[in-house]
Amino acid sequence: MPPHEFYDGALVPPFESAARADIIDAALAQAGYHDQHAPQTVPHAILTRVHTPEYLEYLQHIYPQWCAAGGDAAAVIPSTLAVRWMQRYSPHPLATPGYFAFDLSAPIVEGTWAASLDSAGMAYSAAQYLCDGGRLAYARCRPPGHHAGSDMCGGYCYLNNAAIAAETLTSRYRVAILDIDIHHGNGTQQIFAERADVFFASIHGHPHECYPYYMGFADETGIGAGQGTTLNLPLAFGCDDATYLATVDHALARIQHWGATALVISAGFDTFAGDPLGGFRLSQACYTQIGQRCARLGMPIVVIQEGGYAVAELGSNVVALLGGLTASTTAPDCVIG
Ligand code: SP5
Ligand code: ZN
Repeated sequence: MPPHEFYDGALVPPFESAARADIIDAALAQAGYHDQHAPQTVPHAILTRVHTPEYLEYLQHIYPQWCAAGGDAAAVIPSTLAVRWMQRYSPHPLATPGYFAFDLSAPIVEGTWAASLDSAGMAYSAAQYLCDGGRLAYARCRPPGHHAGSDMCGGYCYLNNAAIAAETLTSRYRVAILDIDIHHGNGTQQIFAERADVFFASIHGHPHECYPYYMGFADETGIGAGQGTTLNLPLAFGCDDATYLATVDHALARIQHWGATALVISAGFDTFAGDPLGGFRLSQACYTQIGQRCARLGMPIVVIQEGGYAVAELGSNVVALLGGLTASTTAPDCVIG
């Protein structure tokens, strides 16, 4: 675990902590989800369809190189970012971190690569379960993934787990992603922006007031061949269950109209009332209703864990969503992680 996080100028303990995974595991066990599978290794061919080889090499090898170059051993955190008009690549181990990141919230420590691969493996295994005919799988991913782009980390994300699940599912399905984390899934949008074969829909806090600020506006609808396969539905802070559920209905109608045959849910729970990184006011019951609406599409679904920092309620919120997803199906449930 990195020592701290930069939080609007302050140094604070990291919000994305191991306690999040522990409380989810405990809640799943208590709710009786015992069909658990260990994650498989993500094939390299899938990783490189989502991320660039240079970025993957960087993530895997930077930590000791950074330390050897004089970087603080506590964590790889860039002090300088390559931005709009200075984007030249530098091979220096103190410079590459600012080339492969868009913020300071994805510190790299010794175990980051292994943890990220493990997390991605959960997403891959959950998707494989659907490719083998399964109807519903939940991947308890940590670290999260939806902010990671093809060649950048940020926002606690290194490998894009939802993109890896979606890419895996394309072997058998026409895939749509619904991102319900309060933060726009900027990385997932970037990865699929130019592709016509994967639909990306995101419901999130409006960029004018919500991280990651510079992307996720409604006029971003896809690029080139991917025109029309990106759907951004930004909402104002203070959003309640009723407004949110109406927006879910809209997103699902578009996904259905596009002809999706499988759904990836990027499931963040930082929309919950009182989340320290949020601004929406969703109740726990709302997650069940979101699940019920998604289940009504009648297609196989993989749920990828993203954010959610109201830790005490995180486990029960996950169980609430899964309860809604299983309410109208008799299919077996499966948990990876
Ligand atoms: C996966 C995920 O949920 N990543 C989120 C990273 C958010 N980091 C930036 C936080 C900006 C903090 N400002 C929020 C003030 C709220 N009162
Ligand atoms: Zn989030």
